[in-house]
Amino acid sequence: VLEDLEMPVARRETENLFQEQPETGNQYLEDALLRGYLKAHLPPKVLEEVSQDLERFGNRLLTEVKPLGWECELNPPVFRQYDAWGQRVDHIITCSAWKRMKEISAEEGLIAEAYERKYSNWSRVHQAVKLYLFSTTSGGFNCPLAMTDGAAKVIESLGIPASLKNAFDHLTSRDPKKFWTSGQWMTERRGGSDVANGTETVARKQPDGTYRLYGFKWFTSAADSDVTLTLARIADAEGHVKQGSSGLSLFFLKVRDEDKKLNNIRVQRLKDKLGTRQMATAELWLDGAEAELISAEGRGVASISNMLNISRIHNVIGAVASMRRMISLSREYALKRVVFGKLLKDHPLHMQTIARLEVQTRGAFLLLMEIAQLLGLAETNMASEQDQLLLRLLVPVAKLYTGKQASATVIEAMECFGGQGYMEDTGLPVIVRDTLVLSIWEGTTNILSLDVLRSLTKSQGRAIAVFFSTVQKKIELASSTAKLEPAVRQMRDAISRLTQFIQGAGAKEAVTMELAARDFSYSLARIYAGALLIEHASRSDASAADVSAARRWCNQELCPAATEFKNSSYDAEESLMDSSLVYGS
Ligand code: UCC
Ligand code: FAD
Repeated sequence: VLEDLEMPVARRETENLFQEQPETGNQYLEDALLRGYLKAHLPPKVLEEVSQDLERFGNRLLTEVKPLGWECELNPPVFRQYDAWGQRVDHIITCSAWKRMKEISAEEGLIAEAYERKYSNWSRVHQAVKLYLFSTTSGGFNCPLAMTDGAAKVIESLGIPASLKNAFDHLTSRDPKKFWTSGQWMTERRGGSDVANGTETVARKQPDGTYRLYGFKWFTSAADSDVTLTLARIADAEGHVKQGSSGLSLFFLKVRDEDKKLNNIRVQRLKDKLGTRQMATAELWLDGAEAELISAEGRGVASISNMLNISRIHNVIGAVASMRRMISLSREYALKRVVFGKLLKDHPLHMQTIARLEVQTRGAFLLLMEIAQLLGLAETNMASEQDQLLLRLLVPVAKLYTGKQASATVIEAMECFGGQGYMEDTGLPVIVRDTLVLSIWEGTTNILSLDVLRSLTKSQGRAIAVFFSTVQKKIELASSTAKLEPAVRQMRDAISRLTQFIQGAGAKEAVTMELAARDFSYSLARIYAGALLIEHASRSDASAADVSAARRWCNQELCPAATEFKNSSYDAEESLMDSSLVYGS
């Protein structure tokens, strides 16, 4: 104090201007919703072991992984096309922290956990939670993990053929020296959404039964991966290929040989991206890459959809993790930052702002856990047909909804830090940039909305029936809880409006479900998340915050499709007006 008084006034004032950095602790221990969820759902023995593992992992993230993640951000991959002597080498050089992330991923069993199934159907929940905790400190390594999980899933769903056994063992290994990651090369210049018409890569059969691939892959993330799955059109004896979806087959290939030499692949360049800069996304020429056909001919899209559905779940994990991280930091900051004479936490309007983000994040988190639970059931032969239909429907619903939610949430949360939020070296803009991609890759919002329709059409109405019956069941349990009564009423109202919409959309000629797809999918997401929040809040040990989150969600979120439908927004005339609005009269 004495020293302070002796300091010159100007210097004292300058020092007072320093802002305290928000510090968060063990992410597992600090996440009340996560812990409440696990306590409510996991069998006691599993809960005990899983909690211990998560607490330990939470400490490891804080002390070891977080600094590595920041190193990955500061040392993005570098592309070296030629060596000093003019030889073409196409080296993608990654930093040591990135390599360490790969080892840690193996040590922690971030993929292995899901395939060993130590906790039977609960293993997927355990894995999802570990990935959720890992995500924002992983320095972008969550991306290759998503694709690796997807590749392992495809191989497992093929019955682990003998030719792929070795690859499967590597992809699901806990041994850092053995662990492989996979890429997912679907996008070509003519189309990332319309893969069926956009794929130009040709596969030529070799006398030994393998294939050689020729083509150009326009986006290949984590191009340092060991193996990849990709699509190509098999050429017949005359060199002709079949166009469209039924001309596409799925291939497995090793990206490099044992000497690290590329498999007849040339790297054109690394993409210059807004975010995910820690990770190498390359443009690749396949110039006779040796590959193995792993689907039936012409069943490429259906086969790779096993990968898509898994990597889309990882996308949901990434979305929820980004939201949670930004909120954790915002609430910490609000405990330290003084404005207008009091801490930010004592400004009700600021608290309202973060509380709204918290409600969003809770809905998204419960949606993620529901999907992980259903996936776990499906993979241990414990899922009913209804569970499987629900899983198929909820994956695109959750991917499209949380991708958008996360973008809005992290931008709002960035503002919670004022100008500091915009400063690069706080690390906050990294989270924002890396979140913005979540609604683009793995299928854009519109494409996922159309996938929602695809899943409904394919099930011939059964999936939507399961959706409604599951939601009803969840809210019925809560109807006797007085505090949840308004939320349950709002849910019933939303369900009835959505039912009317579905009936009306079928009857009204000018209405196309395609135009309604996005709003409809949002309605499904909001209603389902509302039901999950209500279910969570109706537990006997639910907190006041659980109840409040359910009530607020139902107040704010339910059923945009019905409103738009009532306002004739999907009529042909209105649809024409869309183009006029976009292009002017
Ligand atoms: O973007 C990428 C990022 C890599 C980085 C990873 C990060 C992950 C997160 C990290 C954590 C933060 S990789 C590229 C992603 N690309 C896409 O997502 C493609 C988007 N486009 C689509 O999804 C389209 O809807 C297509 C390509 C699937 C449309 O193809 P088609 O051939 O025109 O569609 P069809 O004819 O309707 O479907 C062909 C078959 C059908 O089965 P059958 O023939 O039995 O009736 C469909 O039911 O495929 C089936 N199918 C599916 N089945 C299509 N989609 C699915 C699905 N999702 N699930 C099950
Ligand atoms: P387009 O398909 O041209 O879409 C343009 C717009 O049109 C979008 O808004 C879309 O929603 C809309 N649209 C398209 N079709 C319809 C429709 N039928 N109805 C209504 N709207 C429609 N791909 C890989 O295969 N592997 C990777 O590793 C990979 N990594 C990536 C990494 C990053 C950082 C990014 C940004 C992309 C990556 N991608 C990867 C590519 C990504 O999957 C595609 O960019 C994405 O699927 C969209 O495809 P597109 O770019 O061709 O856009």
